[in-house]
Amino acid sequence: MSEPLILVSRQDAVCTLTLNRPSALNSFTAELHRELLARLEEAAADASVRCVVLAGAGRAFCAGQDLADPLVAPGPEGSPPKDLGPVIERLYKPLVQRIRAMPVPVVAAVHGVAAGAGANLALCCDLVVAGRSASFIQAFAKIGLIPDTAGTWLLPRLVGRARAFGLAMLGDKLSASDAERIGLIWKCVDDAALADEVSALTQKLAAMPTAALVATRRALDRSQHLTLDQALSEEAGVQSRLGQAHDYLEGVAAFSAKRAPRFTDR
Ligand code: T3D
Repeated sequence: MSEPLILVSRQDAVCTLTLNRPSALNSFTAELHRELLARLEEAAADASVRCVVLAGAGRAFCAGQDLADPLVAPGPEGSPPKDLGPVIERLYKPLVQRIRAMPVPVVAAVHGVAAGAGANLALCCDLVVAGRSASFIQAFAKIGLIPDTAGTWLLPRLVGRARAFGLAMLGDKLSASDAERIGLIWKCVDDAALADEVSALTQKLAAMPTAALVATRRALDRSQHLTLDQALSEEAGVQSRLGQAHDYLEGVAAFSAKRAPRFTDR
């Protein structure tokens, strides 16, 4: 039997999904898309999961679209060009939407290269932790495309217009330490420390008030389109909801009693 394209592992409430096409640097085929989406759906539906990690098997995180996949690869000379639009609509868009709508925090654990859609898959996650030898490449321009998988939306928000243009137009390799320095990712750690760092971070996230973390993601994303007054009103609305939920009552009770809180909302 062939190896699954997504390896699923659990450590307490943390579910790790590992892209598993190492011979092609975990690049995306339609089948890999389908499997990843299915495993994300399962994790979202499982109330015992309180944090999801995305990782890659082998020496890379993900090299983006598999350029040899007949879905996108140009056919023999004279054959009509492939239309990539439906591939983006049908595969990449739902993947990004699924990640951004996960009911739990999502962490990317990046080792090796993250290129093209692979880089932006990582950047879609709430927190990105990378090993020092990892790198991020907006490879799209090199093959005549624009950053997809939310790259056009994420890059200027993460690093500002000037750096977004530099990364997207040049397509150069950015080291993990430079990615951390310019605010593209949360943290760069020594390669040998990556697994422990991700484990500690995700165990911590899993013990935190999940519903509030997810509401934080939504509020930060939404605030980009809002005026200050609108953002203040949004904050009031969300606090109104969260302030009546179990986790807030538990958080305050635990603080008063000087004990560890037990958060359960999702
Ligand atoms: O097309 C659409 O549907 C639109 C959607 C686009 C989304 C995108 O992601 S577009 C961008 C696609 N990705 C790329 O352009 C990156 C291509 N890969 C590279 O530039 C390099 O492979 C890397 C910088 C990622 C890594 O370089 P290196 O030197 O460490 O490894 P390598 O030797 O180039 O690759 C190792 C193997 O993986 C090699 O196969 P082989 O020769 O050992 O049989 C290589 O062909 C394969 N590989 C790497 N990336 C891809 C790939 N095979 C298919 N598709 C890939 N993207």
